[in-house]
Amino acid sequence: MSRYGKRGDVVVHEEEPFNAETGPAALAEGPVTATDAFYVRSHAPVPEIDPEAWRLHVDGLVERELDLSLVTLREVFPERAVTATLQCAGNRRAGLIAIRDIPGEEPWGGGATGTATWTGVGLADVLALAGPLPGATDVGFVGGDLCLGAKPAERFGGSIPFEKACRPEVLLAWGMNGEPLPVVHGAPMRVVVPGYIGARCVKWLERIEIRSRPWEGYFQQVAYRLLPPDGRPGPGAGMPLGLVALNSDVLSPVDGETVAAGPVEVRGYAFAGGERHVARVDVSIDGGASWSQAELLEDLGRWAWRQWRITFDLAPGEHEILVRAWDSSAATQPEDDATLWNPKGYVNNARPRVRVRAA
Ligand SMILES: Nc1nc2c(c(=O)[nH]1)N[C@H]1C(S)=C(S)[C@@H](COP(=O)(O)O)O[C@H]1N2
Ligand SMILES: [Mo]
Repeated sequence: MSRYGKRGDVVVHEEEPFNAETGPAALAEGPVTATDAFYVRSHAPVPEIDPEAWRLHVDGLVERELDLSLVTLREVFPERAVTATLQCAGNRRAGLIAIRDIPGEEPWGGGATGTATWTGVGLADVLALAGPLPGATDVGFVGGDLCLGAKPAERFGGSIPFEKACRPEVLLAWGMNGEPLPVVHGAPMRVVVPGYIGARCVKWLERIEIRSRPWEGYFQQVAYRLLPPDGRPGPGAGMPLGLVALNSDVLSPVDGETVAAGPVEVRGYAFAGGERHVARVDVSIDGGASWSQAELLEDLGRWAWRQWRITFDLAPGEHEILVRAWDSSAATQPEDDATLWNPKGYVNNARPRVRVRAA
């Protein structure tokens, strides 16, 4: 057992603040990721919050400011649920580090992602009660954790476009997979923004601000921005990340595994991100000379990844499994992670490659 009730097979990158990714076997168990295996990405220690004293403060461009307790939130607003995939922008960074080192950033593998069923209230319902004023273009979120990595230290925060904030899928969640939201995942309340990078899903939510421009804090102005390969991080440098890019991964077999020669089932996931859905997943075992289409498994709705499977007859020897997913905009994944290297190591969505030995 690891900290915060996480299973022993999570890969811990940092103990404090706790950062851990889900192992591929746990992701392969099914389309909904077990809470005790779900990845944790935190920039500061878990803040101490008394749920009784906790209030959600809503301010900015509003007709009336709100201070809502958990009891009030539950009483006033209808409960909503959404099954959504979270994906950290740093997922699969290890593949970029293998090309060129990225000092100061953790080498996350493919487990900084997962899918859960989130329950809570609709952000749109809360915004409607506050009464957005004309000129509202963005909605900002502030967490209760003070992050020393931002200089000067600041609370974790970020914003999403006002239009997205008014959509029914964006939740202020207190439940995860049918249980109360664990503290490490943001209890008493977190934001869930389906289709957007994990960094917008602010945990330990304390304040919502309706704004006339995007968030100016460190985690949107400096971090979580895509720089050109020769760029330097700094306020406003590079492009802000928001919508998740199409991605996929092989979950089984894992890289370097020895499998029995003969029929081998290959399993993985594909996630379209944004408003798109997964249209097709192709798998090749001959370096991309020919492709076979994987079977897409259970459809958990437009905000969740699609798991897939395909069986190949593998002769004894070395094999490389290569995958390319396609989304509903007919986009596919970039061929090679070498072309994607960037100084903060974000958005590695290159076609995954897994080497296996059949014996
Ligand atoms: N308050 C707060 N919210 C946060 C973060 C954080 O450090 N503090 N990390 C963000 C990032 S980068 C990601 S990827 C997701 C991870 O959510 P999880 O830890 O529940 O998997 O939370 C986001 N929300
Ligand atoms: Mo993240």
